[in-house]
Amino acid sequence: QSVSWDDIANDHATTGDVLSYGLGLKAQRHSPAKQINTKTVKNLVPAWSFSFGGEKQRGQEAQALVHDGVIYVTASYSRFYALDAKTGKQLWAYEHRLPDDIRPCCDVVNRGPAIYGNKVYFGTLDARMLALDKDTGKVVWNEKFADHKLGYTMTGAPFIVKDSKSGKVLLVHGSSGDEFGVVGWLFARDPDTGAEVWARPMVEGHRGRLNGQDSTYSGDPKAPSWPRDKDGKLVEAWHQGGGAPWQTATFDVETNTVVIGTGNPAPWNTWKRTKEGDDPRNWDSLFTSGQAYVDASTGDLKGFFQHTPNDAWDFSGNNSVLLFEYKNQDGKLVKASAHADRNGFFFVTDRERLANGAGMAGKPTGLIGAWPFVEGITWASGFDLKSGKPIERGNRPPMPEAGAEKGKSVFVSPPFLGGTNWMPMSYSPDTGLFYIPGNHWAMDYWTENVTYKAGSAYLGQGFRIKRLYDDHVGILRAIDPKNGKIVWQKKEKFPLWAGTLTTAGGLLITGTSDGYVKAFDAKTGEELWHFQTGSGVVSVPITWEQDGEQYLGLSSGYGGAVPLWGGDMADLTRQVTQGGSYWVFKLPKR
Ligand code: PQQ
Repeated sequence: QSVSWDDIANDHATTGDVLSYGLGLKAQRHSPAKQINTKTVKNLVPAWSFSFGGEKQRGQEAQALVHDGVIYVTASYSRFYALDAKTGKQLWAYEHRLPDDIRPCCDVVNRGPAIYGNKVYFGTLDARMLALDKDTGKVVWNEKFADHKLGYTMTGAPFIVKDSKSGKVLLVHGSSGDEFGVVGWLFARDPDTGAEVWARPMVEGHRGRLNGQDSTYSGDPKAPSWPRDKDGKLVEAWHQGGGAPWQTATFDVETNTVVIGTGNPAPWNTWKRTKEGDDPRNWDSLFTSGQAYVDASTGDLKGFFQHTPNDAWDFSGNNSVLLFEYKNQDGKLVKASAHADRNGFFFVTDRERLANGAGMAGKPTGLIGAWPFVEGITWASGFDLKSGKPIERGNRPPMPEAGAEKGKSVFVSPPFLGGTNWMPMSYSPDTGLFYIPGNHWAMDYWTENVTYKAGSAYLGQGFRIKRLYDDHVGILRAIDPKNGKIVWQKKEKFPLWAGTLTTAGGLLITGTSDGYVKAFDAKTGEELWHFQTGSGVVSVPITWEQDGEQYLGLSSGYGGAVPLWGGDMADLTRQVTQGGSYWVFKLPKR
């Protein structure tokens, strides 16, 4: 059976399938299924496990999809599998042939597919978007969207939206590559042919495309948030400015808006993006490290909120911008977005205002609230709700002194790997709480000189990740979006690098880097069940129902950025063995 737009639009409400990254257009990662619940979860047992096989292991970060009794799951090294959801039997496999010169910054990961019609879609590490026949795994179309030799790559899951003006269904995807100095682009394609409909660059003053023609600029064509050199020309950094939207969008049907987090500015070095002798706070490096609101019809940038203006710490802003509604103190229904940023703050913004210009030049901010969700934040003490700007604490690493290679080192927390990172949080409409997979850690951080060289790392910073506390790194937290209150928390010895899932059965489900999948009571945080999967879990759990039984599924296989860049934490997780498998659990038949 082919997948229709209505099937996707109802994904959050149906239990028989999982058709979108985020289990719904709002990405709340909440399932209405409740057979597995706070009472029964203790009986959960494995139904089957499937090995991705081969010598290709590394990080398995995908969220799978389920349709018509078939699991669609991607794996490391741009691999894709279709499995019988009941038995784990392989139906087809697609292994993309990768060139030797791909440049993923943070492991050879893939976060999952999209599905629509008779096709499944996924991005590859050589900067392509592919459509495969969902029944055979045969390639239907294959679009190279950028030059992988420059650092462009693709790790994020694509997303299906429907432009309410034209009635056209669109496949929306981003790009990775900020660490190599690329301009990040968001693309919308015809899902049948792969043809580009629109494309939006995330650096101010760069110009978008619509139906093959130049379209609007992102913000002001003069790019006043980026400095100019002595000759009045925009600085080197602007040409390579980053902002890559490397994770997955959400879609606000009512305002016809694609909502997407944008990546860090390039290079990381704040002084390369600040006018000589001036205060970095005067140079925001728009539209990086924030949340962007893009018109689904035209690809025009309609609104923006920046989590970290002139980001000096590679905080980025990519991870999920989740859509939800709540009643405020005056009893008024607020249509909001929520985002837990790598910079340590949990943001609630007004998505209606943001879809209508908030945060663009001269317009008021879309910010409603900003609260720390981790301890020990060094770079800012909070946010000014009127201006939407952080109250900085003088934590930018200083420039190298004249003649020196490196600047003085400063202590920063969270470090660039973030108070959280790509792993998506979830929301439970039953508890009204968000569940954030967080980490407590820090870094020593210093500035280095840097000049752009195509295809080379473009950072201008050195770092060493360190511990913040002796007894834990991971910190799973339940937070109230009305007041930022932490309702419960669970400490983990290792960094948390898996997404979370909530269910109508009152559960919060996630995985840990030392290999467990765990279920908690979403209200109290009490741990109710765990199972050891044999490698670290850095993926995103899903749940679905088939023939009257509820299943829970997730990938196991340790990797991602921590073992590569995590300093002391990379050393800590060296004891975790590699793997690569999909695990499915269910309740025993009575
Ligand atoms: N990817 C991971 C991971 O999968 O564990 C962690 C990170 C990425 C980061 O911490 C990044 O900063 C990051 N940045 C980009 C980028 O700016 O283009 C891409 C990616 C990626 O595609 O995985 C990561």
